[in-house]
Amino acid sequence: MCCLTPFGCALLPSKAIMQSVQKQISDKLRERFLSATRVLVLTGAGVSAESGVPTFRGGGNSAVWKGLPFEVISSAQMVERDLPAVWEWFDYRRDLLQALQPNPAHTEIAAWQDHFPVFTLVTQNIDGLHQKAGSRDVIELHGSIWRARCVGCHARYEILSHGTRPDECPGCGDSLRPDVVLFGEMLPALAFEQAAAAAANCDLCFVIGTSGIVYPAAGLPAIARASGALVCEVNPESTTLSDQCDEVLTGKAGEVLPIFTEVRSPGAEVRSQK
Ligand code: BJW
Repeated sequence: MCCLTPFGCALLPSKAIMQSVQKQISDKLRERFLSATRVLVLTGAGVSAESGVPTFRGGGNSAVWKGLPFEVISSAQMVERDLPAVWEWFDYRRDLLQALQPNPAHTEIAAWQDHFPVFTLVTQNIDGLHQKAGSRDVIELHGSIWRARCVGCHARYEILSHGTRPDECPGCGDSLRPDVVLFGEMLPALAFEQAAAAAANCDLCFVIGTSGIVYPAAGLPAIARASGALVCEVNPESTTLSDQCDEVLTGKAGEVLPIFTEVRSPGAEVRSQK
């Protein structure tokens, strides 16, 4: 059995919700959004919640797989102790993911890439939905559920949506494991270096749909703020990062972010439900 947090669906926001979110956007944020040249976006599980991907820690609960808390099944120790169980957990989630689509939050973030002169998208998510929405050069801090990695020679292999997954490395014959960063493992050094450099060099930073509990990703907004960036959180709930943010937009990412369509191109129709 899998007990995960409930998830919503990728509906367009209602007019009433859009109006209430619009009121939250301060003049300062609007001006910075219009003048910013170097923008960093950090996303977490919440950005995919409206696509139907369960978060890890939503609603006071924590994800559990066959009685094991996800901190246990998604850990370096578990790969050593029971790699088939780890694969079972990731195969199950990949099966669910292949039918899911990006939501309006992913779509708006993808549009920002062509709007700002320098744009960096850093995600903790392993689901590939940013790329599916059209985002390019996404920095994946915690790896990807769509790749396997050899425990011996470290070669990486793409896992196709409907393809089969080999258990052994076609190159050296050693075991393959999911190419994701589990608890107690190091993040890919280059990915984190690039993310930290972008944080230290941005003038606007959005922190979207993350509880801000897991480090070192959760340290990026502080790096951005220390460098003079305006930091804006988008989350329906208050988080451990909220106090470090200059602006907090309270709401679901798929409802809040489409408001920025109108900010970046005045007169553009912001799609909403009647
Ligand atoms: C919405 C929404 C909607 C809902 N719209 N929002 C410093 C202090 C203490 C500990 C450490 C530290 N530095 C490092 C550590 C250890 C550890 C750590 O951080 N532990 C903490 C739990 C305390 N970090 C690590 O182990 C990292 N490695 C490391 O630091 O290496 C060096 C080292 C090595 C050895 C020892 C010590 C250091 C690796 C971390 C890897 C994390 N991996 C996971 C699992 C990936 C694989 C898998 O998927 O199974 O990554 S854990 C899990 O948490 C996953 C996520 O990427 C990550 C972050 O979660 P996220 O995205 O924030 O999701 P949630 O569920 O927590 O929050 C969702 C949010 O969305 C909520 O706020 C909702 O309100 C919101 N939301 N609907 C917008 N519609």
